[in-house]
Amino acid sequence: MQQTQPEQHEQELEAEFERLVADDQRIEPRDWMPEGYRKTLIRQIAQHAHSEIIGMQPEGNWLTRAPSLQRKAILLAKVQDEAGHGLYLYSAAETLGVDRAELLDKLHQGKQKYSSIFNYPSLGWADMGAIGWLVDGAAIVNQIPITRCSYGPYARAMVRICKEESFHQRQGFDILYTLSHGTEAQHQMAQDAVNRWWWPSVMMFGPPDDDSPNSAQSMKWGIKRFSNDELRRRFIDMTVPQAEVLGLSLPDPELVWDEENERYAHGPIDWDELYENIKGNGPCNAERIEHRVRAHEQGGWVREAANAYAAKHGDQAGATSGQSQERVA
Ligand code: FAQ
Repeated sequence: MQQTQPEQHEQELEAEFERLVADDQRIEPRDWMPEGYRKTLIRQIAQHAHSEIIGMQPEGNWLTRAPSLQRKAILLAKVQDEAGHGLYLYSAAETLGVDRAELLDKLHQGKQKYSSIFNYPSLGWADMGAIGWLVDGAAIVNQIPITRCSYGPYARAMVRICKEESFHQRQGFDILYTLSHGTEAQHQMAQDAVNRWWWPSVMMFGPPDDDSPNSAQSMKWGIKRFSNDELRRRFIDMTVPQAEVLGLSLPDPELVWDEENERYAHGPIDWDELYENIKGNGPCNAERIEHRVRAHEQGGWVREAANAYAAKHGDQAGATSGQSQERVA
C-alpha cells in the first residue's frame, strides 16, 4: 500500500492558516503563511527592533550625568535591556527568512522606520523620568496585546520584553516622584520634561484609525489586537490618575473625564508633527541615524571577531562530531 502523504494545495494550506488564526493558535516559522503576512511581520518586527536600539540613544546621553551611583546603575541596566530587546526582536525577524545585517542596512539607509518618539531630544535628567514613565508606559500598553500576536516567535519575545518594560516604567515614575516632591526647581524640571514628552508619547501609537492603512489587515491576521486609537485611549486613561499621584499636570487643558463614555476626553493631536517626524523631519532624525551608523562602523571589529569565533567554534564542533563518528565507526 502506498504510504506517501498527499500534496496539499495552496488553498488547503491557506485554509489551515486561517483556521489556526481563527482558533487563536500560533503560527510558527515552518508553517505555511501568506506572503503578505510574512512581509507585514518583517516590517513591524524590524521597525520594533530598530526602535529599541535607536531608543538607547536619548537615555545613553545621560548615563555619565546620572545624579547618583544608584541612579546610574539603574539607567545602565535599562539601556542594556533595550539592547537585549533589539536582539530578541532581530532574532524573531530572522525566523521569517531575513538577515539582521540586511535589516540594519535598511535602517541606516532610511528604508525602514523606527518609532517617532526617539526623534525628540533628552534635555535634562528629568527626561529620564519622563521617558520611563510615559514612553515605556505607552510601550507597555501597545506591547501587552502583542504577547497574543498570532506569530509565535514575536509573541514569545514580547512576554519577556513586557516584564522588563514594567520595571522601566516604574523607574521612570520613581525619578519623577522624587523630583516632583523635591525642591521647587526640581519640581519644575519634572514638569518641564512631562510637558515636552506628553504629546509625542500620545502620538507614538501611530496615526488615527481612519488614516492607518495597515491596521485592518493586521487585526484580521491577529498581529495587532487593538486599533491605534483604542490603545491610545487606554494609555491616556491609565496615565491621568498616575499624573495626579506624581503631583504633575499634563499639558492638555481639554483633558477631562467624560462621564458618558467613561474615559478621558482630550484636546486635538497635531498629526502634522507626527507625519513630519515619520518622514524624517523630526527634531533629531538626522542625528539619531548618524550616531547609529557611526556606532555600527566602530563596532565592525566586534562583529568580525564574533564571526571568526563562530566559524572556529563551528569547525571544532564539526571536527568533534567527525571524530566521534569515526570512533563509532
Ligand atoms: N513612528 O498603518 P499604521 C519602545 C508608520 S518600542 C514611526 O498604523 P502599523 C521601547 C507605520 O510603520 C517603540 N512610524 O502602521 C522603548 C506605517 O508605515 P509603513 C516601538 C510610525 O504598523 C522605550 C505608517 O506609519 N514599538 O518604545 C509610527 O499598523 C523607551 C502607517 O501606520 C513598536 O514598534 C510611529 N509612532 O501600526 C525603548 C511596537 N506609527 O511601515 C527605549 C510594535 C505608525 O507602512 C526607551 N509596532 N508609523 O511604511 C506596532 O504596534 C505598530 O507597528 C504601530 C504602527 C502601532 C507602531
